[in-house]
Amino acid sequence: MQILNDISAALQRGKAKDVVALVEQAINEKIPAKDILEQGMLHGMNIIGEKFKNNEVFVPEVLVAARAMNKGTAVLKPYLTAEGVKASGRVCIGTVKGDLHDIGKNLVKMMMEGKGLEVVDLGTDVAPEDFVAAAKEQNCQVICCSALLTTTMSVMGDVVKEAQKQGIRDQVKIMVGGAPVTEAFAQQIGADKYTSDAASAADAAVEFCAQLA
Ligand code: B1M
Repeated sequence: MQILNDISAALQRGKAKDVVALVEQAINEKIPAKDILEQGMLHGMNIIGEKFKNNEVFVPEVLVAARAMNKGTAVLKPYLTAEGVKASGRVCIGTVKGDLHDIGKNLVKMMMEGKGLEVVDLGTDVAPEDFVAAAKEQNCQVICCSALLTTTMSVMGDVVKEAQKQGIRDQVKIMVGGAPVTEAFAQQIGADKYTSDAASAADAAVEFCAQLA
């Protein structure tokens, strides 16, 4: 669809205002929010990722594309999140220490809030102790860790160990995700759940919160 191609192209150029206007237009044209996200914005971000890998674009271009992505996602938020019966529960989420990527984490947060969960957003570059302190102090049933770098995903294992060390491992579920993370890795570090996308992460968190209620 042409407008989805236009959204992808505007995102790749980092044109946040154009992305916002095109996303609004696509919503008015009744294009499903999921298609706008996946075939428009994420399509553009994947192309930027490939070009970044091949040294065809550099950090500044990727940063403006990321900003455009965040602005476009904010417009989509009410259309992406599910309606109907609201779940209850509290979750803390963050991108692990050493890692500044937050687009996926923000999407996961958005989908969880859309399901009615309270989400404590710890931001990026979050140390294992800070995940565990937040879970203890704010009575979170679930800790959600996001990592985008192969060099930072091991921090997720440290979060599991820290929860054990501080005696809360049997009171919280630990969920992990992000592009380099796999089911096998999640099992290896002793996490409770790996999900590959934001919507499945929200479903899994709702289930955990219901079990622990
Ligand atoms: Co970075 N970067 N980056 N980057 N960047 C990647 C990840 C990379 C794959 C690019 C590449 O080489 N092709 C590569 C990692 C290579 C590797 O480790 N194997 C890379 C690199 C190398 C780097 C730097 C080291 C570059 C440098 O400085 N030399 C540097 C590291 C900085 C740091 O973190 N310390 C860096 C910096 C940056 C920017 C700051 C410029 C920017 C981030 C801006 C921001 O986030 N605000 C950036 C970006 C944008 C990317 C790419 C292009 C896009 C990432 C993204 O947002 N994707 C990325 C290439 C790519 O992925 N194609 C790349 C969209 C997002 C929706 O996907 O986060 O995977 P994702 O989330 C998905 C799922 O994974 C899942 O849900 C989402 C979809 O529904 N999910 C979860 C995510 N978290 C979850 C948690 C869950 C469950 C599911 O449960 C708790």
